[in-house]
Amino acid sequence: MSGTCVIGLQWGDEAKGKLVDLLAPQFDMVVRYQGGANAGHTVVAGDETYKLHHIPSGILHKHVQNFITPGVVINPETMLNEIDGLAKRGINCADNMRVSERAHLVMPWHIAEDRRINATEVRGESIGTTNRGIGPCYRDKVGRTHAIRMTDLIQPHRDDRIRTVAEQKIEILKSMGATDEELESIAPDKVVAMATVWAERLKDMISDTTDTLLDAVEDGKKLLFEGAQGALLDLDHGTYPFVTSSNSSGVGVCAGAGVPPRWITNVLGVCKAYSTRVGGGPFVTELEDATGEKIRKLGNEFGTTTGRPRRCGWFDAVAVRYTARLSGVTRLALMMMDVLAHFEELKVCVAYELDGQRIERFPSHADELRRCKPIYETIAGWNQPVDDVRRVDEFPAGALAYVKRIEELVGIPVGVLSVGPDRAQTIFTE
Ligand code: 2SA
Ligand code: MG
Repeated sequence: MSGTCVIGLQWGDEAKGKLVDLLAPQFDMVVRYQGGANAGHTVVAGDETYKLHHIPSGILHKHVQNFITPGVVINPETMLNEIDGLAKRGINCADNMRVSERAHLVMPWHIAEDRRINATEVRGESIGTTNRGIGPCYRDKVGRTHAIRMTDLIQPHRDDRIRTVAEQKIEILKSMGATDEELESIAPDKVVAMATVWAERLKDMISDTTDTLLDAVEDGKKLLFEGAQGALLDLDHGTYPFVTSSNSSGVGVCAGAGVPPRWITNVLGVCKAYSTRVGGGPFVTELEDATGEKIRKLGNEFGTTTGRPRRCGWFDAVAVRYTARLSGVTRLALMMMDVLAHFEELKVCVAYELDGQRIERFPSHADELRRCKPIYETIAGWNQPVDDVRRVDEFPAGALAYVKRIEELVGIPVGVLSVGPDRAQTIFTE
């Protein structure tokens, strides 16, 4: 038994960070393998709340080694701020975190390009990215000619390489209508000076994480893979083009981490007891009414990274069945049960109606998905707080009936239930 993955099965923000922090003590290593500073993982430990974007959620446990692997895109400025913030609270990342030399860097021009992309509509809607430069950085990684990797920071050619790319990016951004301020932010001298500081401060953490992780699995070490975003935002398998630019479903773990499939044994699929989405794109069960507003308020559904209000709706079993199968989920974690504790009646989407036909598969085309209407099953609410529940048998019968119906519809047993942000508010069912 070596590899366990924690994967979001919706559009992100399923409280994966909380689970990773909770499970981490049982593992030797925690591994972030895709995404970048677009992620926002909130971990609550006693009176302290940590909002992590780059750093793996295992960082709060001293004996756990944390890894940021080749599939992650790193904004060094953001990462250093996060490292400094943790240092002020007594956590020294240099002790137990390593960053892959193969990981790509999110450079200031990627952020400027992301703003331009967001100003453009795709299929009549903006993608609504987090403006963290994620898409442009992954595009440059695939394109190869303008990419800068972590290893470039510690090579003798660093300044020349950065200067050359910065000059080319200025021309590209001019043609995209960039503002003077944006062009100023990527002035070659300025970026070279920043990279010198990054290299100095990060050099001791940069390493060949692939080699280390391969040694670790071969030695029988236990690894926990921490997904960012959710499977419906997966570049290849999500609601394209309203997706992020990495493989955020379970199928992305191996490529991003550099650890082959034979070492993955458990996959915990994390979902909220309802649905949320930030940014653009189809959302079949969205509630643009007082019920949606009530969920947003009760669940405090605002982005960790950008503060944006999240779109809210009922649980979509069609979508989650799809992403659970795609991710190879072995157990479900059903989060935010406390939020659903205040409703007379609840709805769960069991199928879609597409152009007059009932379908149970998840459509691949965004336009088709937009035309889908939810077919709901109504389930009685239990209408009783569950924040203080600590054991499965303490849940009201109505809450357990809701959980059972979700297990049936998704086809995977629930292994974890969450009733609040605190570590103690997590119930393991077995
Ligand atoms: P991007 O920036 O290129 O990855 O955006 C593309 C789409 O992916 C969505 N996305 C997210 N959705 C939910 N949570 C995310 N992380 C933050 C959080 C979000 C925040 O944990 O709260 O603070 O706003 C995340 N990251 C990317 C994004 O909304 C686009 O739909
Ligand atoms: Mg989040």
